[in-house]
Amino acid sequence: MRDKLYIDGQWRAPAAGGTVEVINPSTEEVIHRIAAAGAEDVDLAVKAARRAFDDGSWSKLTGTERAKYLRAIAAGIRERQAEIARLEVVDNGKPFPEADWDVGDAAGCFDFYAGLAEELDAHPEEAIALPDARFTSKAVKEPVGVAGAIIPWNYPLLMAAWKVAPALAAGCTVVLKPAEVTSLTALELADIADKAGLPAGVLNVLTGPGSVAGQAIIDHPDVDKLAFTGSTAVGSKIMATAARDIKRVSLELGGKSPFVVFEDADIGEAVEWIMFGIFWNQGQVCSATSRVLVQEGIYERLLERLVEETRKIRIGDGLAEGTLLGPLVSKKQYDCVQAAVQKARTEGAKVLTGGGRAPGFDKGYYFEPTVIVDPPLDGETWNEEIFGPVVCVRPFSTEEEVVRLANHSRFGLAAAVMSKDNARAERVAAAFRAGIVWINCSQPTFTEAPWGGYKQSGIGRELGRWGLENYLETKQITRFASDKPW
Ligand code: TXE
Repeated sequence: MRDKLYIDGQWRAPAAGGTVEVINPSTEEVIHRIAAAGAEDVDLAVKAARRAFDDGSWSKLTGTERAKYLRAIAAGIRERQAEIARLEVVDNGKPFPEADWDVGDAAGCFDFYAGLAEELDAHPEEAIALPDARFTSKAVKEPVGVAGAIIPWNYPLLMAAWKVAPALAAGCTVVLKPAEVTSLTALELADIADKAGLPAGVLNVLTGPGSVAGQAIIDHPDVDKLAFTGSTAVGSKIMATAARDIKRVSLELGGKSPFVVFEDADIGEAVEWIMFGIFWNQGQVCSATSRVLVQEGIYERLLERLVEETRKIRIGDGLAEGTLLGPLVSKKQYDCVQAAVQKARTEGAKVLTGGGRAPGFDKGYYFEPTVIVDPPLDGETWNEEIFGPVVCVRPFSTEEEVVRLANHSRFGLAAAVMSKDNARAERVAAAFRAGIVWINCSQPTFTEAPWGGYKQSGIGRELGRWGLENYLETKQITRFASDKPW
């Protein structure tokens, strides 16, 4: 199954027969080979999804009927939670407890959207008040059609769930392409959906390189909607391609999220949230707290504590007991992070701890947790996403200054503020130009709450009822209801 594509309810070899190596980032060993889908395979999958949508076998089911399948998928994930989490660890590198949490959350996402599918039945239409009594009007929601979902490697199964669950709940059919470096759990999802009895063609999973399989999905004229999480560069390309056919697009892209600490915050708590925000998942998190701004009065003390705690982090294989930081996902990502730290040095920033290969690891893409201070405000280090366990810290003096510094970014995904002064925290939260704002914490993510960015961090919102809207069209039906002539 792992070297096959899941198309139209069947496991098939790719038409051109290519494969991609799956490497365990902890050992650098090849552990599997996945299929490399080409344009021909994508075409088959899109045709299957089109048929399953157009014949109504999925799109015309009631929300309550679709919810049964979604709940069966959730149960299927939970039944194999530990096994799937282990697979995620050897594919992605993350520590097992994090993977286990992700997999449980993915199951929760299917359950949550099952509930929203049922709600679609409870509120099938909305009456519209018109100023002309001769007419009545209502708005109804309908599924968009065939959704192409392209996902990244940082939360492989969870990102699949964030797209597949709302799409299926809405009545769309799906062609899913996981990232080529972490495709294993998406294939398990296909297997679980198949065993849950999902009709053929409703979910198709194609593995392979983005430049071929991904590109063929975004190019395909029969795909109605594209949902993407990944780099801003590819997001921009997707939007440009989608413009040709006016495909619906939702994009969740990069970030360089500020974390603001005022003098009245508890230093110990602030350090814990900063570390959680930048070292969880090896810092490969779109909303990572990568730009930390600390008020002058506590700057030195906070830095000292941050460095001390950072040096205590236990690095190791994700399956080893007690590991808090695993390897980066791939050699490519390791080289990117190393190059970014090198750039920081040439820009004149100071590396207080970390900055290179984790000591004691000859194999694996292990990068030390790194604290950098005083990167120049206009440099790459302060402004571009590093996507690794690297935090940049700068001091600030006033509230007005820190709001300006925090918002000075082409990104606007997340932002956080810590202060015991509630009025000030609320003021700063309101002033942030970001789609996700945390007060006195960083990173907690709830399936119920909207997720997405301002500016170049993306378009649209995932999760919650906003996530369902991505996969729905709104139709007005207006009736001439008068016996008087028009
Ligand atoms: O991402 P890509 P990469 C950021 C992060 C990271 C950088 C590069 O800064 O360092 O992006 O990572 C598919 N048509 N994020 O190169 O290439 C690809 O196969 C269609 C932030 O791995 O954007 C994969 O499935 N699809 C981010 C997906 O796009 C294409 C998470 C993402 O890969 C394609 C990941 C094409 N032409 C990286 N080219 C976040 N927002 O969480 C690639 N893909």
